[in-house]
Amino acid sequence: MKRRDFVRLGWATMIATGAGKLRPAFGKSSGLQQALGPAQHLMESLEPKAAEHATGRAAAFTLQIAPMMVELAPQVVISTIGYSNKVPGPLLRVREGQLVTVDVVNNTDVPEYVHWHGLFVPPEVDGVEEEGTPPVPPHGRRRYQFVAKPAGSRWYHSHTAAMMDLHRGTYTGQFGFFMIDSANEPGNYDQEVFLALREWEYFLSTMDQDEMAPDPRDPMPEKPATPDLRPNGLEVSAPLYSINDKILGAGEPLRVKQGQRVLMHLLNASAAQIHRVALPGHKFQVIALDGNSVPAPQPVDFIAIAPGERVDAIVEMNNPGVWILGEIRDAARQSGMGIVVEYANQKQRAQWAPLPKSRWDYTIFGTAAPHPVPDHTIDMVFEKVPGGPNGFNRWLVNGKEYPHQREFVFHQGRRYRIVFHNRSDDSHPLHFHRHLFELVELNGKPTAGIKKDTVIVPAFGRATVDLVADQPGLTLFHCHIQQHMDFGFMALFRYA
Ligand SMILES: [Cu+2]
Repeated sequence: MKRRDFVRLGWATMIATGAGKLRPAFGKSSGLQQALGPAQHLMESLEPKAAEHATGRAAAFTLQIAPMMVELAPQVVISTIGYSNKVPGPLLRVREGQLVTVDVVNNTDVPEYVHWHGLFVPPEVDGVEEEGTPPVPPHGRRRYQFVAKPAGSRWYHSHTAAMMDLHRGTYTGQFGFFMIDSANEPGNYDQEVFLALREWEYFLSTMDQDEMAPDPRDPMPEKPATPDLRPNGLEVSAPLYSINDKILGAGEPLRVKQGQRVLMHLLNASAAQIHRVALPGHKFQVIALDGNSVPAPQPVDFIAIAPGERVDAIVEMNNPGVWILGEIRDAARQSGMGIVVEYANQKQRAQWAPLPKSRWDYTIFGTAAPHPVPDHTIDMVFEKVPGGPNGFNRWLVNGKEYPHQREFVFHQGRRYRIVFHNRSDDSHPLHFHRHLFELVELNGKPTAGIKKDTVIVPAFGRATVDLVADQPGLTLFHCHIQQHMDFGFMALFRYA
């Protein structure tokens, strides 16, 4: 272990145990915070300024990519690259069908790409080098222009390869919410909040942080008969966690009143980790996955959400007190991934409580409806080539690292059944650009009507999705874990 990593781990441990000087940062306002005045960090990062509002037929925004500081907590300030000096970046909110113009100014020394995740946009503006989008040049600017569709919780983020540089791409603060409002949104809620899950100060380690440990109860249909005993390579870890730009307890609480229905837009903007969040004493009524309404909304005790995914859920505030909405893993929550939920006239210390045993299962939000017969079936097999303790793992799609030649071809208008075979011991959030797909089965459990753009395929698991090829042009497919994507876990689909 390098000395620098040792120092950082020591720091992480100090925060995780709540020991040392940082202790006062948790649960009460510090002198610095008071000096900053009424800290409205949560709301500030959520409410667009008047100039950023979409009005009339067109919506125009400007994003500045530049180095910035983020005060995660008093005395915990990190440097990163962000959009318009905010983390998350400005909320971009438009109506479905609006023409959107985003002028991106790049005040850094490297080319950048801004990707509009979950939108049906052409490859030239999707913000992906592999699809042929031109970069935003260093110290230059580029205009992205597209029609906003489909309606729902979308987001935008850097799509730059990072490789061994943990200060590029999704390792940075370059991410933000992009809401496309539908004309017939019922709006059956009293308050709306945007919560982005993040880690900071990424480092490389062979230590397993356990965040993606396989669930032993999973059926693991893709588990090989003989285990791979080669030593694992370096993985990306992090000592600091936050929701939006604040460590648990360092920002303003989420203030609620008894009887309120709070619509929570959850986004996992992490480069590396799947997270599970809960609000003890409350249930999340999941209404949309990746911004798309689910056919069978259900109440759940916790939400699992992978890098790239969004979950929209309504929480009925019916248990007065002061609670922690946070990561289920104690280490992640104590390192900052949480936010205090405070009912009116309640001032006690925020509480956390262990959860009743339950598991996350996408299929419960779907129906048993039959799927149309597909025109073609595509099998995609994912394998890890362990890099050993000093190297990086590499990833194979059908036996090859990216790039492939002409293996993946769509014909416009046809329906593809795509079977993801995960022959590795990690869970992977698999993402298709510019398209939605429908879940067909997960580890043998059928479902229908759930439309997503990113799906977690569990360790040694299998998922089947149906995709109608209706967005001509190059289409990138990849694991949304930055390191996996950078080291081979990508494929480019072409339209014939
Ligand atoms: Cu992956």
